[in-house]
Amino acid sequence: MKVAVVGATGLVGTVMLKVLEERNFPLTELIPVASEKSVGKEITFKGKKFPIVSMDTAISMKPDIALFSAGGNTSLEHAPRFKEAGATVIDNSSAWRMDPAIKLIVPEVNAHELSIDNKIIANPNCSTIQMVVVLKPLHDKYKIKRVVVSTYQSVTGTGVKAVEQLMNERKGIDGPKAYPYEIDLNVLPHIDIFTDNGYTKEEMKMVKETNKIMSDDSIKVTATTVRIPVMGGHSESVNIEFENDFDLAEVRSILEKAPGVIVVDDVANLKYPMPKDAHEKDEVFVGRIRRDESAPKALNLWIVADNLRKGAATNAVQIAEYLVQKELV
Ligand code: 11C
Repeated sequence: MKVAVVGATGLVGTVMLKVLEERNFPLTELIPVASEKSVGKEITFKGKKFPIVSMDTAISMKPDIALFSAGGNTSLEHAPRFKEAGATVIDNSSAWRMDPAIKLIVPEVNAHELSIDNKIIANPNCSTIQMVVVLKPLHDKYKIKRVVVSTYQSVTGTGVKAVEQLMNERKGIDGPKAYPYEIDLNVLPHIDIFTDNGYTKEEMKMVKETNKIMSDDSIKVTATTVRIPVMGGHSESVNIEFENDFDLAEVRSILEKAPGVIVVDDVANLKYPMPKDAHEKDEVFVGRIRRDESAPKALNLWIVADNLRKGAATNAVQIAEYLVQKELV
């Protein structure tokens, strides 16, 4: 497999390279792609050096798979060019996600939807990915009617500039701002831009992407997405109302067996998921599993995952692994 990583020097691109290496992806040639100012520099992968190339050079090298994490506009412009050159594109931006002709994939949930004809495949938003990995096995068993989610999202979701803003503020240094307000010692109920209905785009992504990935528009979702001064992962408080009643021990057992999920739920010993522990892990961590005592057939959960890993790079690499395994590339 010839694999191009488009946006190889960005936060997600760097993690994509790490994940490809760690998971020993069957790769014969790596094609790192970045903006003109990085072309000619080298990146090291499995002890070997690879030159960073331009978009045009990468296309002329005819990769089998292109992992894109370079923003929506770059993806809209260049993903079809890679496709024309014979590549299957797995795109981490929001550009293609809601296009009815494009599959939006979380392998644990809906990899089976993929076929040889899917040449541009969308990777969902990080906060959606970690939620649906947990929702899916519960939906299969009890049928979800409604989800109320509030997120606590890492600054790494915004990018390098936000990480720098947090670190500068912590050191008392002035510098470029990624947010309209201070982020250190603060909480911003605002992720991405506001839309006409008073929600943010991030909140609406959680609604629409969940319905698409779960192939079920009957699931009602409402979200409040919040940025907190944390690195390492996104956390989510999730309230789920089911059609059918459940047994708490059975919920725990379903989640313990669910692919990609690790249950950390032992409050007697103060064990619950935290971004510090999820950092650099590929799994989704779930804890604080308890009945919502204010409503029948309702459950409360706390879900944490590394947003750059399962929320972005790992999910994209897992899609690529599935394509290779099923000979779809
Ligand atoms: C954040 N979820 O934490 C965003 C980052 O649609 O892929 C990813 C945005 C996206 O700010």
